[in-house]
Amino acid sequence: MTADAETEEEEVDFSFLDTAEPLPESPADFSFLEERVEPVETATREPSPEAEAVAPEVEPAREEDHVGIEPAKPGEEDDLDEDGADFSWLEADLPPEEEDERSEPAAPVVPAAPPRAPVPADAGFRLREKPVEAPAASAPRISWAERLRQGLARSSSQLSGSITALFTKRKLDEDTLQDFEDILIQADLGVETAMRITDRLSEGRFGKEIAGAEVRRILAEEIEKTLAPVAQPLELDLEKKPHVILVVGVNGTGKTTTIGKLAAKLTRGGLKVTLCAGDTFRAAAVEQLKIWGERTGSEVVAKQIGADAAGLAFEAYDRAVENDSDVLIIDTAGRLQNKAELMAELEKINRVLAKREPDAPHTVLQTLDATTGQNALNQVEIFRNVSGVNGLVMTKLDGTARGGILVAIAAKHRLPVYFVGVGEGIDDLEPFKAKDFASAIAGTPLN
Ligand SMILES: Nc1nc2c(ncn2[C@@H]2O[C@H](COP(=O)(O)OP(=O)(O)O)[C@@H](O)[C@H]2O)c(=O)[nH]1
Ligand SMILES: [Mg+2]
Repeated sequence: MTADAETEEEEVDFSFLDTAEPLPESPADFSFLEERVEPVETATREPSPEAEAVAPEVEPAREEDHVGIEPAKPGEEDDLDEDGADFSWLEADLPPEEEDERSEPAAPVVPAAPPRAPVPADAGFRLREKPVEAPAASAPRISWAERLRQGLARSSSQLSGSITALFTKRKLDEDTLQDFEDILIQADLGVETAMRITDRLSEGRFGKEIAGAEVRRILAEEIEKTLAPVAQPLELDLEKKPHVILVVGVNGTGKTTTIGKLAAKLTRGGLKVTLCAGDTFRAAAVEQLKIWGERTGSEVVAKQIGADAAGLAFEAYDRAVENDSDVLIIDTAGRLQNKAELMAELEKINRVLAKREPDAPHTVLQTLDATTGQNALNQVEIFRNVSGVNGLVMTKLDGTARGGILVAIAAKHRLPVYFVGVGEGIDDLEPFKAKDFASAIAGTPLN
């Protein structure tokens, strides 16, 4: 957290919702936390082989994009919050920005149904009612473990360097263990895990020299122990059809992209998917989801900008029942400007869905950006309380990731981690594997 982090009335520090500032000590680029807009016109409506391979282009953030859809009209100043952001759209439907599609209510995009195929064993999700025999696994294009390793290279080489410096020609004593614990905490692994690792290290080795490679091996083992219980496949209960997945998370953490990749996985597994463009804050977000809908052969339920997200989720549920979808995935807004509005919106979506199906949303998936470090821990705390998050996806592990925080999150929250994002493309969503992740962080060889 930043040194001047404000403390809200709650114990939890919400300040990350109000700021897009990078952590002062972090070399990572945090600009993705700002609102991004992709030009609506560039959206290609025809699925093409190229479109399969790349994610929608996103323009750099612009300052004016932070403050809602349109400048406040005269007489509407009361709707501005203290930061000047216009939230009046939450109260009333704004006039459509553009005449074309946005003037139509809930216009679904209906592409051809994809062919049904069995769910592969390595898909990262499975059907509870009828587990399907796995076909021969298709050869992975690029090893995700390699991409993960590259992404985590900076953290892991820092950690490795510290371990070598600390343990070379030195007998294990209290000071060494204390220094090692500090190193592990700096690597975002969390105090609990750091203590467990140092305890394990000291067992039977006190007063002896210990090689760096041995330290790394123990580190990898202990990280794996923490992560193994949370590395679970996403279980879909098709008794409750459609299985509703609500996707939440801070803006820019990869919600929409993850929804697209997940829809691709599910449709390839033979499931019918409907998408709901619940981020009604920006035209670009709706367009982005529609493109993923076309790529994956999934119907997209969308409305005009500024429409009530909960109302839209309600309609999308009915539509998914009507079109006999197995899964409904609902996108949401994750903007940073006003936590109260955002949280109220998420709560309302849950409330409204429960009117149709008491257990909906069955899965509340939170996306976490692997480059944000400690902030991610706070984000889980908050979204878990508000929207009942019961599963995680960590994105951007292909970048300069600070993945250690996932260990702290696993130790504290014990929420399943279903997938990790290792790129922007349609195939860049991988089932989370504790062993690969642990060895990438600890810098031990893959076997
Ligand atoms: N490198 C990389 N980029 C990602 C990944 N997931 C999402 N992104 C990019 O992160 C940006 C924000 O993603 P988006 O899905 O729009 O986030 P949202 O605001 O939470 O919906 C986009 O430029 C995505 O292409 C990932 O796993 N790896
Ligand atoms: Mg989005």
